[in-house]
Amino acid sequence: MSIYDFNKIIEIAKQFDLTSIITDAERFGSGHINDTFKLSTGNPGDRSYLLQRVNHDIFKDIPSLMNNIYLVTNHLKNQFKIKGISDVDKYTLTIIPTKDNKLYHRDDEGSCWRLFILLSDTKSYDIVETTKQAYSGGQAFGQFQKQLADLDATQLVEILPNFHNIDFRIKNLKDAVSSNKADRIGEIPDLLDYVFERELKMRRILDLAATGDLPLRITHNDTKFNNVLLDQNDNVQCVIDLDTVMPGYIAYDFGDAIRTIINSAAEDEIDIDKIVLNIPLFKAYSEGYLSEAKEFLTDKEIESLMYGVLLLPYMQAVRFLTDYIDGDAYYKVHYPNHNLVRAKAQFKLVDELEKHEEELRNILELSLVAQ
Ligand code: GN1
Ligand code: MG
Repeated sequence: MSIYDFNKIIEIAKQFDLTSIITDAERFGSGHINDTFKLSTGNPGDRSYLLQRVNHDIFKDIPSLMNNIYLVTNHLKNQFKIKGISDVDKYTLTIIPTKDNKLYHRDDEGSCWRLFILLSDTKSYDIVETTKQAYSGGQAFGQFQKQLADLDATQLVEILPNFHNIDFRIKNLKDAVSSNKADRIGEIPDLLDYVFERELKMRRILDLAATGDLPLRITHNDTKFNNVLLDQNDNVQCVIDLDTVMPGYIAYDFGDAIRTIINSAAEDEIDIDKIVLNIPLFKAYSEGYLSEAKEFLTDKEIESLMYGVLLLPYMQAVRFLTDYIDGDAYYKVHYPNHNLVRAKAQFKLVDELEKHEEELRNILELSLVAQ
């Protein structure tokens, strides 16, 4: 269990308000930020749980983060109840509190741990395979935004300020280049040129926002496709990873989902020739998303969706590149130049998206009238 001792995990599990006895723990999932474990009792019929150590180098205000998740999941559960759905825990995350009724446990070393019910019989995909999966993913995030539309956004703390603000991300990149902490900038002048050539174009969402044309809504902000759980028939079941739910522009959620759906290869593919667009999946996600979101989106928001599609892979590349230059301080890496490989893969995706921009815009327009 790498840096974690199995007994420590079992001890932490005991801090939570569970009637069953946890005997098994294993590493789980592919997230880049938190550490996740699956806990079970060893009895096949029993429920399993997800234990997570929240990365407090990145998330500085864990009480507010957990309170956000509590507010959001409660709101979603109420929305499902209004629809007449009784087993609401199947469709949202459920926090298991600690024995002293807190939303998380702080251990002796200052790490914070939280526990969720693990949703059994669900599937998540790092790479989307079928249009059915893509359509369901679109429905899931469209429904998620719709259901949160009447939650008072002022109750939520902005957990990572400027998270999707491209000006902030470019400034971080420039700062990283100036500090050159890990002595790595010799290798990347072409990539920096690529970023700066596109800087103005990638500000289009900020420009629309500055004129007051884009409403701030409660958005997910980490809409990687593997943050949707589908059921065994690939229908929507649950949106997960709620750490970054906060006010944002809907184009960011749309663009980040497309970033992971339209790419025929992995986010960190080394052979960039394998990175091509899977356009039928784009169409399917757009149709699923708009089937839910059409009723609340403004015309300007619809215009902004395509800007998000280009921006999110670009911004992700800027973030990976910044972390590479900084010496891999933020994302977990599995080999020395992993962040550079990730950045190059995302830049290749931007190339492909730019080549097909008109085609994708037309598909979006047709998806809108198809609803
Ligand atoms: C991080 O940890 P994970 O995989 O849920 C990151 C996202 C990135 C993503 C790239 C808080 O998400 O913003 O899009 O990696 N989360 C944070 O794979 O920075
Ligand atoms: Mg995440």
